[in-house]
Amino acid sequence: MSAHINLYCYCHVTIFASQSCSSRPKDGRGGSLLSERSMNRIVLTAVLVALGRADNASATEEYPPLALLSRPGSSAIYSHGPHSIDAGNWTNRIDFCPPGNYVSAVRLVYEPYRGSGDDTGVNGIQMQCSSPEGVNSSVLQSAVGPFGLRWTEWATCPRGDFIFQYQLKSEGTEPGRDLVAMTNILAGCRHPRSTAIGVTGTVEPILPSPLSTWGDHQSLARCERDQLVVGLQTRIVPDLGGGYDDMGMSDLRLMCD
Ligand SMILES: [Ca+2]
Repeated sequence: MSAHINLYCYCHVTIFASQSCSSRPKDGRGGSLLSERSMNRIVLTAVLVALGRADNASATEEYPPLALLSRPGSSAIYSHGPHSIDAGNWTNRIDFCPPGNYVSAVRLVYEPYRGSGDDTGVNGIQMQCSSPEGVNSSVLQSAVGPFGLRWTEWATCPRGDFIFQYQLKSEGTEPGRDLVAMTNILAGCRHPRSTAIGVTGTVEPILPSPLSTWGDHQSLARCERDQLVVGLQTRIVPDLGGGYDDMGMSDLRLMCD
């Protein structure tokens, strides 16, 4: 399995390899001021585009080999789009519900808004497994980013219903912005014995403002008609240290069975 990290350096060393990275503190999320950092980011983005670093194509290629990680009979779904960010490492840890149990609720761990600091937003996710009778069992988590401090409330499907589809919400690599990558998840629930595709409820953890306003919904990913979500795997950007843009959790893959 190949691990991959994109480092978004604020100084020209990434581009020209002729200067040292500054250790000055990172500034806030505002994109209105064309600071030195913003100009550097614009130049870096232009160089990445020129080098053909298409985010979506690269992200797809970075998935670990499923045969080594999946539970027999399960399949993976993922939500990508124009705002997906190819950054961070896919963890080897895929958490699964006990056999016969499915995911019924979701919550996020996040770093509160930093104001003038380097934001990371969402750093991790937990999913609650439940039996078809609605009895809770294990909690799935996979890997979590280093800056998560607070948990949202659980966003829960109607009793006896389970998650079968989701859309990731995330930010793109907008020039001049302090990036946070994944910003939320919008998931759909249905009854396990229903043969209809219709959604019986949606769940979306509630984040405080301004985190709640960041990002855009990516493509809809849905389990096969006879499957529900039973597992998860996260992609995390580790603490990159001073001078780099930290992002917390960057991507999510769900497992269906
Ligand atoms: Ca950031």
